[in-house]
Amino acid sequence: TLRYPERLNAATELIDVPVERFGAGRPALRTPTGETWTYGELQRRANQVAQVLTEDLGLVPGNRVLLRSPNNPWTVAAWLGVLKAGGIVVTTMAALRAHELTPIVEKTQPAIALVDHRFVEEVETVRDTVGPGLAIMAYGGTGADDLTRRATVKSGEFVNVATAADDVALFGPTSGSTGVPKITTHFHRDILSIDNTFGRSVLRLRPDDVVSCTAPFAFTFGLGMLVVFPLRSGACAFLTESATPVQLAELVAEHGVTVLATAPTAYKQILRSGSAKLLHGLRSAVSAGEHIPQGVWEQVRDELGLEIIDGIGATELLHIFISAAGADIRPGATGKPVPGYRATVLGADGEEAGPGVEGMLAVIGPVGCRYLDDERQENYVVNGWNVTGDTFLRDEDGYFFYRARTDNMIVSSGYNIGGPEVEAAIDTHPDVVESAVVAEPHTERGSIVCAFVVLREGVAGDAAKVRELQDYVKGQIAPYKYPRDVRFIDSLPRNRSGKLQHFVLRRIVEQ
Ligand code: 3SK
Repeated sequence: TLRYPERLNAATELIDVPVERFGAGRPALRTPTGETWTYGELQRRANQVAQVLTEDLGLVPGNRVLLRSPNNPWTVAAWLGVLKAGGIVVTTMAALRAHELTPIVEKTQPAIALVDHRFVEEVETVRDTVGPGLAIMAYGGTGADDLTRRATVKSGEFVNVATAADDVALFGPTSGSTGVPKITTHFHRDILSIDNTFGRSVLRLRPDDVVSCTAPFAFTFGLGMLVVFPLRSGACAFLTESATPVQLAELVAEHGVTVLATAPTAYKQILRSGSAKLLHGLRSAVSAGEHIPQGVWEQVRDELGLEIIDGIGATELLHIFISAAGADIRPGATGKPVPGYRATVLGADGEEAGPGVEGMLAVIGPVGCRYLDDERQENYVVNGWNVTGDTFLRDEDGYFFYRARTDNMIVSSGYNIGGPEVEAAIDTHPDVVESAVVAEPHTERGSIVCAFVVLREGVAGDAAKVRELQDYVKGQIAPYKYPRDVRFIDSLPRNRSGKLQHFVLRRIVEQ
């Protein structure tokens, strides 16, 4: 069991303690332009932000502060500064449009918004419609009232608010599978517990590591990988605002990145482009956000001698709760519950199922789901278990194997067909870039498998190609699983975190 003192401010543990422990001069943050912030500089700037928030903007503990920015050093300072001042951070992605920000602002009621100067306009639109009292302050720009300017004239001395370990520190919006955002709430102790579990037991960063991750801070995968884990380990985070997978591979080689965390799509694209050799300097690689197909995992192992650390996490639980590294990796399995978590598979009757039975993944750990004022809480937390919406199978040795999102199980003529298995089969066809499979309502069969397929440039998506793909799938997996409907599409719908949005495709087939 992890125990925390009654009074705990996560920012103290993330920057003030590391400055003492690893030294103020260690590099903490680096960017592709060569900008480097040391631990000491980050501490000073976070303190300065806390001063602006409390002295100039009147923030009092418990106020909510919306952040909107790509991943850059000032955003890390702002994130830590809000925590230092006892505020609650509402992390949002720079890419969100006004209509996507609106329900987040309505629900979280921020008093202040700290916004990268390039992304202010949409926040102003939202303020004018649903947040009349919202004080917006830009940063990173040249305006006289810019947060960065105001901050630099502050002393950089700040005594962190003595928050309780169970005070809310973070609101993490998640779009879930329906597109209607839910707001997860996380305590100061939750932020530390992701490091005390996944960080310490599986990831195991070293002070000389340089860590890169493509996920935005607003996706808690990115927040953990780029802020929480590196800072607590004395390592350096390499921050990229945007990079294609191939550019990412180039940056990894150029800047000596040693640990890369990204989604399976990026690994697939790096492999496809022939850039995998650029990843040779990595000592560790993490894949999360969605299930990594075994073929991709094996190709990375074969080409780079690197066994990717797969993991499943959830914004509701803040970070990864099933994973494995090193000798604990079993190819094809996501891993075992990270020490500190318990996981099980619930059968159709809601009871714990034994090994070899597919069912709903359920997890209990130091971080649990607490939606802000949302009736969907009762769907997620059932009898104390957090039910994540994924179908898994556990083997005799306690390894967990991903099957599908629970809502991506296709029941066709009584057969249970896992969408990802069909997708994996289609994706091995040489003319296919990627695919997504959903259940299409069907009068006789209940549902049929419908595949949305992105073909390589120049390949015609005609009736002959449909038949060819169907025959091909029948040759790869049990023939009853083949897609009875195949539709060609230019690109697959993904959310801002890069997760495939099957529900968008489902709406198309249900029309
Ligand atoms: O697996 C995920 O989607 C996830 C969500 C939140 C934090 C971390 C991860 C890996």
